[in-house]
Amino acid sequence: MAAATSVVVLDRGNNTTCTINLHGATVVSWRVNNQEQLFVSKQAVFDGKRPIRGGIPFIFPQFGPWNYGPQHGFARIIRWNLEKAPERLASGDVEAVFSLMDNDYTCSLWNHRFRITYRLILREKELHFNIGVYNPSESQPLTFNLLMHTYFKVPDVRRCQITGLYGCTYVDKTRDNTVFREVRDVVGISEFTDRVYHNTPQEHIITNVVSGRKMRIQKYNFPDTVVWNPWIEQAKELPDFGDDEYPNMVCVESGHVSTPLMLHPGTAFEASQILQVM
Ligand code: TA6
Repeated sequence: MAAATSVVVLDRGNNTTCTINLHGATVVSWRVNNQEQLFVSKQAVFDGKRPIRGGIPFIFPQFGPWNYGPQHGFARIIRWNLEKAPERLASGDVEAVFSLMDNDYTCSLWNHRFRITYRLILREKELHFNIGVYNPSESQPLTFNLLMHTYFKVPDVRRCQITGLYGCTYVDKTRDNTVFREVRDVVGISEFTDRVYHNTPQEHIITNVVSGRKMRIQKYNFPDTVVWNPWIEQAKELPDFGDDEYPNMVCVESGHVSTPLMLHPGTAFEASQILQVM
């Protein structure tokens, strides 16, 4: 029997909605005037156990392989709380707040207390993310990664260009984790791509997303940007990803992953991201 998974819908009117699955607080849909902006694989699994393949998985406390538990940590594969149900603000925007704290399962993997609040605000053509991580311990520091693993829906990834990476160093996970420096003003995707760019600017633009529009990413306190497309061979390796789906997605991920974050006892860390359809 699959775990009961519930979804929360933010509806701003004008066919502008955002749907969140409490499994991992995964944003599984963001529609702007009825145009879906996010990619979710046709083969995504919603069993309340495995991560959802697509949308915006919440990566915490680990990005990448982890000695203590599943790759990309546990936050995206456990049920979050709906802290504040969707509420329409005076501005007409719709807000909801999700939360996660340590429990027996998380402590069995990673023996640290933590509190996460995750506020989403749906504006006319923007989706705002405000994340707070709090270390309630009086004595132990909290050391973690944090990343929004956003899958953007695109008509053809080969026509997308990503700005804001020029001059940044990146770890190329397709080339034995060798470190390179980006020399291109705009980055295209024409092969298996898996890069962790360090200390990137606050803004990226992705061209040729849905309806040929541009997607603007603004990030605060997320110093790194991950760019990923599995391409042909890797796509075949993913059981919850169609072999023919790689042209229709690109992951451009705001994160703090190249070095771990370290929170002193009793302190909080805040990061935010704004996605805007231009
Ligand atoms: O964000 C890029 C990445 O770290 C890739 O290395 C690839 O593993 C991708 O995440 C998907 O990981 P997942 O565990 O969701 O299959």
